[in-house]
Order: sequence, then C-alpha cells, then structure tokens
Amino acid sequence: MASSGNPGIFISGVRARAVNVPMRRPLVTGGGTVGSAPLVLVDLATKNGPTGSAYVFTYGQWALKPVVELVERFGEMLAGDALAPYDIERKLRARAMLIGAQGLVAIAMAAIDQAAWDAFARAREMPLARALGAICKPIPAYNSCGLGLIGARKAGKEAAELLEGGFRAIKVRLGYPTLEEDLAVVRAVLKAVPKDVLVMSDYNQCLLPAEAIRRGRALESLGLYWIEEPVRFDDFAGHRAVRDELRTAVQTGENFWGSHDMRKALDAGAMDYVMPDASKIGGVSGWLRAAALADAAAMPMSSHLFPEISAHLLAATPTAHYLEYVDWASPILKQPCIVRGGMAVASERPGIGLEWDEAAVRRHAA
Ligand code: SMN
Ligand code: MG
Repeated sequence: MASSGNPGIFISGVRARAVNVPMRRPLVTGGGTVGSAPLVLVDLATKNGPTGSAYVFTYGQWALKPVVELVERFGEMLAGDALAPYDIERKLRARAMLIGAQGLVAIAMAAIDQAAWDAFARAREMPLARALGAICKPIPAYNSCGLGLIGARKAGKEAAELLEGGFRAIKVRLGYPTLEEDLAVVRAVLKAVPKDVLVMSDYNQCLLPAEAIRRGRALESLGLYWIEEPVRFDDFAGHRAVRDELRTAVQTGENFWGSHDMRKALDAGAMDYVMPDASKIGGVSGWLRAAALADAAAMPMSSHLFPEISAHLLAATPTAHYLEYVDWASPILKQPCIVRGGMAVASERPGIGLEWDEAAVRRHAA
C-alpha cells in the first residue's frame, strides 16, 4: 500500500550557479536597462527522491553572487528536512523575519520553493500543473521579447517581428521623455500589426500620478489593452487615481513581494488586472495564494517573466489571463518553452520541465 502523507523524501543539499545569458534584444525600460539575462540556476538534491531544478532572474549581474550565496545558505538550513514545500517556506520565512523577506532574500527563497515543488512533482512523475491538480492547458501568451525604448521607427519594425511564430499580442515599453514620443511609438506599433493584435504597454513605474493621468488620457483613444505600472509599484493610491481617470485597464503586480502586498493593492482598488512574478510573489507557494486572492476578487491574473513555470501556474489559476513570453532562459535549456499559435503550453515532462543544457551553462557561467 502506498504510504500516506510524506513519502519520506528529504533534502540533502542545494547547489546554485550563476550564468549571464546574452539577450537577442536588450531591453531599455522606463525603470532601467536589462542588457543580458543574469540567472541563478538552482538544483535541490534529495535523499530517496529526484533533484528539483528552478531558476531566478537577478535583473543585474551585480546581484548574481549574493543570490547564489543566499540560496546555498538557505540550502544548508534545510539539509535533512522533509521535501514539504509549505514547511520549507515556513522555516525560511521564520529565519528571515528580522531582516525581512523581500528583495534578494525573497528571490532566493522563491528559488528554493520552486526547486522544492519541482522535486515534489517529479517524485510523483507528474508535470507541475498536474501535481497542482490541473491539466497542462494552453494559455494565451504575449510576446515581450523586445519593444524596449527604441523609438518609433524601430518599434514599428520590431512589433511586426514579434508576431512571428503566431503571437497575437505584444507589449511595448513606454515612458519616453515626452508624451508626444509615447504617442508616436504606440501609433507606429499599431500601424505595423493587424487590427486584432492586442498591444499591452508598460511604464515600469516611471511616472508620477498626475503625469500618468495626462499620458493615459492622451493614449486612451488608441486602444492599448493595458497600461502597466504607470507609477511606483507600491503607490497603490496613485494607481487607483490613474485607474479612476482612465477607461484603459491598469495592470500591476510584478513587484508584489508576496500575497500580502497583493491584498493591500486589492484593498486599495489599485488595478484592473494583476500579474505576479513567480519569484517575487514567493515561488509556487506564494503564487497559489495570490491566485486564490485574484479568484476571490474576480480579477484576471497574468504572469511576469519565467514562461516555463508560469505556464504550469496559470494552468492552475482560476482567473488565468495572459502569459508573458520571454526567451531569456532558452539558450541554457535543453527544451525551451514553446508558444504555438499564440498559446503557451506547460511542458508534459515531470516537474517544471527544466533541463539544463550543461555545455551552454558552462559557456555562460558568470
Ligand atoms: C520588465 C521585466 C523584466 C525586466 C525588464 C522589464 C517589464 C515587463 O516590467 O513587465 O516585462
Ligand atoms: Mg512590467
């Protein structure tokens, strides 16, 4: 008879490695530039079970070594513990109570959480989505692999390129020095794509509320699908003020450090749509709690980066909306995330489905 409860799998060690992966289209945003993809790859080894793998994104190369160090120190704290993701999370949160579970600490904790859930699903020989009780259903995806702040002329050309492979939605970064430039870029993008293509937009927190309202009103008639992070991510009242003045949907959430931030944003009426980031929201564990909040609020929920794990998470999200597709980890993966006809489907391999291309990992070691 199968044993009930914990199947007797224990954590034996955690390894973290830094890579810096070149990006096909480096991204200039209103909140800073991402010129390459600095990733920390995590492998969580177990006794009596499979190894779990996950990766996180550190935004700057300078944060790679600190995150590697944090992940490995957390791994030491967990050696010998049961492979029980919620209990792992509880232990790490208790250890981090005094310093605070945000920023790099939260990202390192999420890397462990995701690797633990990956091992948990692999031990059951199920894709992560199935281990969470969902089938690996197709999720609408938008192509976010470009359209940084590159100017109207280049933006039109790039928008058309981003539809290759069947995408029907793309995202353009805004926050040029002037409203006129924002307008010119959006017009160029819309002109370059068929009418039924959705165009999302992202200000990456770079405006103050009054200016966000002025620009949002001027953009209104162009029909953007959403305006993302028009103001500081934690200015929920500011988001609300922008939302009150616009018919265009306000999107936010990539900078929520856990479901508690999301609850405060919901209480403030900060957004129409929400898009947590699988690492900043607290890994799989944090995502599931955020998904429950979105469901209770009847709010469409999209993902931020990490298409491989997000395809699984959105499959298990009652109000799943859009998956943000980026190809930034593809060069170091044996089986990169695939989008067909504008839909992303979670890998059917056990766990998240990540398998490192070790030769590429060595090439991009940082
Ligand atoms: C973004 C994400 C990661 C790096 C730069 C910019 C952006 C997005 O906010 O939502 O894609
Ligand atoms: Mg964004």
